[in-house]
Amino acid sequence: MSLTLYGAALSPFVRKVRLCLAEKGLDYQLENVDPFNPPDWYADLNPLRRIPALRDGDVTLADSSVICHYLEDRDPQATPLCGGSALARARISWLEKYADYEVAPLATFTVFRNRVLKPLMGKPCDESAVEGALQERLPQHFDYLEGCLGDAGYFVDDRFSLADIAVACQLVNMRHGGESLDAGRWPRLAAHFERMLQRPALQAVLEGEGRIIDKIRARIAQAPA
Ligand SMILES: N[C@@H](CCC(=O)N[C@@H](CS)C(=O)NCC(=O)O)C(=O)O
Repeated sequence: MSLTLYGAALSPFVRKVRLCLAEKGLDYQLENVDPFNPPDWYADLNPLRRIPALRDGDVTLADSSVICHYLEDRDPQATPLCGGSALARARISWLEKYADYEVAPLATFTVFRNRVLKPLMGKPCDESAVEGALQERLPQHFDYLEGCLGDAGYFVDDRFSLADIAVACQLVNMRHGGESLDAGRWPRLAAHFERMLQRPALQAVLEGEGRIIDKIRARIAQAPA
């Protein structure tokens, strides 16, 4: 059965699902839906009109977490990403939620939105909000994630999982916003992110995103001051 993912490439939540699909070796089509101006029919897929949503035959689902966990249960033979025990599943879900609800408001909805999306829409970047996120609010989350990693290469049971994907997806948006992790202060988290960047699935997705970001930067640079 063919899978269609609805959303836009630079969304961390769309990226999370794309990485799950790719890591599991599942083919899909990406149908572009602009989160700031979704078509009317999109409300049938997600009444909240947020991206992503997924169509699997007659079934439609919304929310990246719901979709990723559905993909895991739908095809148990494909690379497992949500843990092999009750405890691992719970810890992966926790870190996924942590990335989506604690890190995203800062890394994506503050840094990325202000540095990339607002200038693209002709709105001013609120640099004090960006600095507040970077200096005052994100460090406590990076401290926590650094501690969760400990000496392991991956967040849960030292095995690659949705937790690693979810955290990396937020750091990608921060990077699109022109910021990188301080590897001196958070060496394990920075090394983890570098490890994620080496994965072919993320490299493939970032190739396309890089082209979009370059075009956006060129448009911002040409816009009248
Ligand atoms: N918890 C949701 C969050 C989705 C979300 O906030 N998506 C953003 C794009 S990154 C969106 O659609 N924003 C448009 C809006 O909130 O109206 C998920 O994981 O799918």
